[in-house]
Amino acid sequence: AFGERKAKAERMFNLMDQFLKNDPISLQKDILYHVEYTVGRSRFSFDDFEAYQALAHSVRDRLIERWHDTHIYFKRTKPKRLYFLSLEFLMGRSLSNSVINLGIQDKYAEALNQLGFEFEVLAEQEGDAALGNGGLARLSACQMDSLATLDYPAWGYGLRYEYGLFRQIIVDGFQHEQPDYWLNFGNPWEIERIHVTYEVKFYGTVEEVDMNGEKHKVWIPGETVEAVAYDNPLPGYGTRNTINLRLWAAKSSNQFDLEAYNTGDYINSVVNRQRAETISNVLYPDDRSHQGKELRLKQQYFFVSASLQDIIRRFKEEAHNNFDELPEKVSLHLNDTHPSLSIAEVMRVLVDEEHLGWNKAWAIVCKIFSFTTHTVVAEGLEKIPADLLGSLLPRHLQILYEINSHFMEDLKKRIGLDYNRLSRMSIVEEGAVKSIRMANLSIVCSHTVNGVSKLHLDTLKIRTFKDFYELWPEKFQYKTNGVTQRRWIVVSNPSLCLLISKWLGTEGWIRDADLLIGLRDHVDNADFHREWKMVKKVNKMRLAEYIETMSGVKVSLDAMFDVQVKRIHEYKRQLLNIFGIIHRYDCLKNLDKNDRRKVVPRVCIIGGKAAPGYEIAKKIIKLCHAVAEKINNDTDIGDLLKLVFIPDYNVSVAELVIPGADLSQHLSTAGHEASGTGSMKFLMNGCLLLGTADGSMVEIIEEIGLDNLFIFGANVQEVAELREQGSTLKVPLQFARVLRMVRDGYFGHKDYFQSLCDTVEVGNDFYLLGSDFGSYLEAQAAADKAFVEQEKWTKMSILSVAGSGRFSSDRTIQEYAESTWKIDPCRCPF
Ligand code: GPV
Repeated sequence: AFGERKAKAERMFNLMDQFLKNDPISLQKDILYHVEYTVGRSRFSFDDFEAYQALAHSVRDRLIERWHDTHIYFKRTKPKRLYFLSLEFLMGRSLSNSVINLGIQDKYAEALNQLGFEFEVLAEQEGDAALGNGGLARLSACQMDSLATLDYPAWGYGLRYEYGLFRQIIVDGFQHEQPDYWLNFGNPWEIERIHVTYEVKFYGTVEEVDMNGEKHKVWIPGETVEAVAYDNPLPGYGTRNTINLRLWAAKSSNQFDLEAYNTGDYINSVVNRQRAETISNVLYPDDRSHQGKELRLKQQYFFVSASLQDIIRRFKEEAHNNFDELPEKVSLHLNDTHPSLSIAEVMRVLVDEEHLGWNKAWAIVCKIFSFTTHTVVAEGLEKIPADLLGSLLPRHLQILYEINSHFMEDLKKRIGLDYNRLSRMSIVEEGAVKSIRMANLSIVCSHTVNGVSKLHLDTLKIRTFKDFYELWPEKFQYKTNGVTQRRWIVVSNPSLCLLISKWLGTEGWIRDADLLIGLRDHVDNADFHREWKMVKKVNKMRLAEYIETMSGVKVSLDAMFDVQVKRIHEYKRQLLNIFGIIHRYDCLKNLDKNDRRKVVPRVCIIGGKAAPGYEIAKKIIKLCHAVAEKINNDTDIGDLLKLVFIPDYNVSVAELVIPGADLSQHLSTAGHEASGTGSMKFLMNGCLLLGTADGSMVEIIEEIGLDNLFIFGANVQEVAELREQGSTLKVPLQFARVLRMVRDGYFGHKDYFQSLCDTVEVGNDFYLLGSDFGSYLEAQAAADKAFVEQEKWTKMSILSVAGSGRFSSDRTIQEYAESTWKIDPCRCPF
């Protein structure tokens, strides 16, 4: 029998061997196969988009193969697994990233060339997967890439929004939002799992029933929706490991139907079906403020319930229902508070369904959750009105109250009857609207609470979570954010990638970013400088072309490309940037011909989306356009100053903009940016940073030295002192003058801009634009000066990349794995 099995296995391997070879001829065959049979076009006649689709499907095949191998290996070895729970993943495009991580980029390029296509051109056909808002969501994507590359047995869980983040279009300088129909042309990167479905329940009542003489709470739900899994394989670099990002979509369930059909109203019941499917329809576009919306809460629970059913099913299969083993097998990570209903859900499953008893369940829960917070200010923390939660999830509300009453009892024993402190720390906020504080819940129930930079943790300790820190100092840690060099150098900046590998003599830095430090050895080499400048030039050309197509503005490659791209927020102070530009314009106008010759020409580039309901942010966008119109049409100024707004900033636009920047701006008022990750992407691309000592910038300064960037503005302590001064605060004359110009209608739209101006008027200027303006201008002047000394600038640029190794998400993930999640690599051997 053994011989027979062996022969069979060999036959199968021989057969397998015929598939998925990676030589150019095999790749061509596969691509043409998919043109004909998947896309359904003749292999003799197809366009670029169809070629992209076929290409993507051939890559997908290779991903699926590795995905299978990885998961069979995980199943066999049963390591402790990390489940990364996040409501947002900003993946961007997948094609280039996948073939690079699979290590077959060159083979594909060759294969396509012979077919008469160019890889880069086809890659442009792909739309972005924008299932998230900003930094938090892109961080999840970078971290998934690192988890795969470092061979960790991890799963990502999220929602498959039918509409991702809105598309930003600009009409007359105003932002308009359009839906992002990203799935309209199909999505080759996902695998629909029609058989992996779970029922998710909502509403209803809780009843107490007797079971074998014990009283048990039973939730009788009122509505059932089905969750269907869509798997997105994510390949690691330099490994066969390919992990899974499982996204849930809502489908109406049969149960839902039965009830409706029985009422006899066939048409309406079919129409009602659709209602259920709206749960996963659309991503909420407000970054950092989701308050009290039922649909949002439904999304959160839908996601939590489906993910946990999946996780617990897998655990039971492997651990034979022994829940004592849960903490050794499962680590659940809460990416911000958005998935924190998981805590109540795990308690409900363990207590109501598995009948473990409250204390035992609680002991388990306290060992499996970890939590990362991405915010600084307490006002930004998520709260859910108790009424809303109670009607949608009646049993969960009871559980949350019970968790809180146990916590309050314990707390009284530890701190006594300090009622103010007790009420601050309570998970339940009593007040006009009784609500559940999701951050307090997450802190109480997690074994580790992580900040995203050193400064962020310091702020959490002394301000936001002071009470909790004093109670459990050992719970609080920080893991400075990082970004993946695979996406942010290898994919987005191929010429820099080649140059780095050439001078380091290795591609090892793609897996080990610390090796970048080796660039310091060549920092004075003239040949290296020359090649370095060439690379920047090539990237600036690419960006200049893009700017011209998008906005019609022709920009000079000799100018300094000065970029600020990120979500529009008052605290990020895009307004400070615009005021700086107005000031620069004003100065230029007052210079004579001779002096103008000494001025460093600038192309100022701003991009970012405003939340649709955020009026002030939208006014900032309009002001940017109004100022741009004035400056760009002033022939007297010409190439000395240009201002362009790049519409619809997203991951793929970032891949183009960041490598082309000379200088990038990170202007948040100190103490407001938890970390900031854009700065790290610019750093890796050899752009110099100009910014405040906020978030992770403090650690960037430590790493590359104050001499190599331009830091300005009040630090965290000074910000506190300045705010005390209120209306007696000193503001430079230049600031008052710029403000006056806007108020007086120098850029038109006089009435419209008044309320924007009010936000920075003395006494009202919460983000301290006025008091930081002077030192901001000085930092800008220092940047101008450095740019003229080409050699010095190039050196600073090289040292920026050389010092960026610490800001790889590989480092972040390794820290999490070792000290928070306690998971080990599990590398698929075949
Ligand atoms: I809270 N962040 C975000 O993008 N959206 C949010 O809703 C919240 C935070 C960001 C922070 O603002 C950044 O400082 C940080 O770098 C990023 O999360 C990742 O941690």
